[in-house]
Amino acid sequence: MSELRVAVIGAGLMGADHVSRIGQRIVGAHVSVIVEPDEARAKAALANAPGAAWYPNTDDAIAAKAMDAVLIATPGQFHEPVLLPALNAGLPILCEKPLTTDTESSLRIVEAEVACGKQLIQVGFMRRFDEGYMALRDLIASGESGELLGLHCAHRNPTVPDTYHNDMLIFDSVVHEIDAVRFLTDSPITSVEVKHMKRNTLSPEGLNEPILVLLGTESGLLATVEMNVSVQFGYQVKTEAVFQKGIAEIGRTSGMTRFFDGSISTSEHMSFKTRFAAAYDNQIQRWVNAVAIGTIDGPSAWDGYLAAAAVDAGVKALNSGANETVTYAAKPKFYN
Ligand code: ISE
Repeated sequence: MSELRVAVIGAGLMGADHVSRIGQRIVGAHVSVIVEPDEARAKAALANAPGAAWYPNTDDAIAAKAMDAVLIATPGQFHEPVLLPALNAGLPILCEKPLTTDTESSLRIVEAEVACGKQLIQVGFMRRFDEGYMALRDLIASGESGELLGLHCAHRNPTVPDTYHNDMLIFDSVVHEIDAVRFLTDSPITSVEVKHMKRNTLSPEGLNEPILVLLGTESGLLATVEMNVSVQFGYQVKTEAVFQKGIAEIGRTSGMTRFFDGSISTSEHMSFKTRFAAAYDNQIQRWVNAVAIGTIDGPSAWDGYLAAAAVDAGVKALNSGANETVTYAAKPKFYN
């Protein structure tokens, strides 16, 4: 069977990482097109995608029909203008998280996909492909430790780029926990509240963080999320699950521990690119395999919409200080 020709849209940090991943580790696919308006970025990515064509915009790339599938890696606010033409062209899509940055546009995408009559979109919530998250989900479902009572999540970035603004704490960062909590518990998020910790004076101007986000689920449990994007020392994503009969923890660094010169130290990741490298590989390989048989294998556009609805409540909560209720549209039968 011939290899899947993938168009990678956006060759920034994540797009460039996916281009090398597909070139080096993914079986059954190659990058045939890179869409990137910035020539220097495009050239850097093309160096890892022999034979790929460069287009500065998506419409021309789609018109050239030089791809069988699309991987969208532009920032979230630019997803909709790529998703709609790709859907119209009937192309399978892996869309980096978030599906879009607000509920209305996510619903428009869901409606467009339903109109296509085929599930073409998989959303890049890569934590669902991380070994720790998968093991914790299995443990929760097994009931071995008794009922799950709550989750404590820590999501820490050393720093963030200049383009990062305050609402992104929720729609770009906490959106991972919003999806992961539903993935782990199989229960929708029904409320979001945000408390502010003491502001880190090392946070960029305009960011008021770290924050503590409280996610309530329909099943009645509470997840706390420390969202911290200026922690300086490293990239850390951990979850502790509190059960009736014990505790489970995932995400502790697996780096070497060194006992030296009167101190003990273990190295930590500095970026999501290494922390979740295996999860990204797993996610993209499973997507490529699924596309080959005309399906998806991971979170759907509907999952993307559910996350967007909770994000909307989260952004409101961030700015109001109140406990905000999440409301959802009725699920189209198409996604059952
Ligand atoms: C970034 O976009 C990601 O998706 C990372 O996983 C997350 O840690 C970071 O906060 C986001 O800005």
